[in-house]
Amino acid sequence: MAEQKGYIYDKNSLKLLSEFAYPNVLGEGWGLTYDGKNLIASDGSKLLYFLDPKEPSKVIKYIAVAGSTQAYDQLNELEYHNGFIYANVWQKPIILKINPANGEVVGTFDFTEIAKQNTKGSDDVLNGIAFKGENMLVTGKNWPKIYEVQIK
Ligand SMILES: [Ca+2]
Repeated sequence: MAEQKGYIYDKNSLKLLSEFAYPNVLGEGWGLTYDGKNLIASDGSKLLYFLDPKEPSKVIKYIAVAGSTQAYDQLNELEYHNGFIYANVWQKPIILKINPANGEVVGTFDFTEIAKQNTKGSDDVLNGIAFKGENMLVTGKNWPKIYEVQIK
């Protein structure tokens, strides 16, 4: 049973500051990122939800993520960078580049090769995305490495 709770921590001390009720429309809490204005949350569906950080129990809007010829589902870890949302698809070695205005997938990054080298069990999926300057940092569950990827 999901508790439907969000937790707010101080980023320096990692002290728990407060809790809030997760919006009811979100099935589960999966990924979370911040675009400088809103929190953006995934719940394992094809939807991304925009929350007001001052009132995170309320959904401001949501977008459905899709490519021009392909549907996506089970959006997981999220990272916002330079005007786009990056998301991985659960149990797939790909990262999507998403236009936050309409949910359109404008690019995909295929990490099949590095996922293969790091996946021992079925849970060892790619699920970590961050940025260091303009380079993408990619890792996964139980992976011994973090990859720094130059994007062209
Ligand atoms: Ca991240």
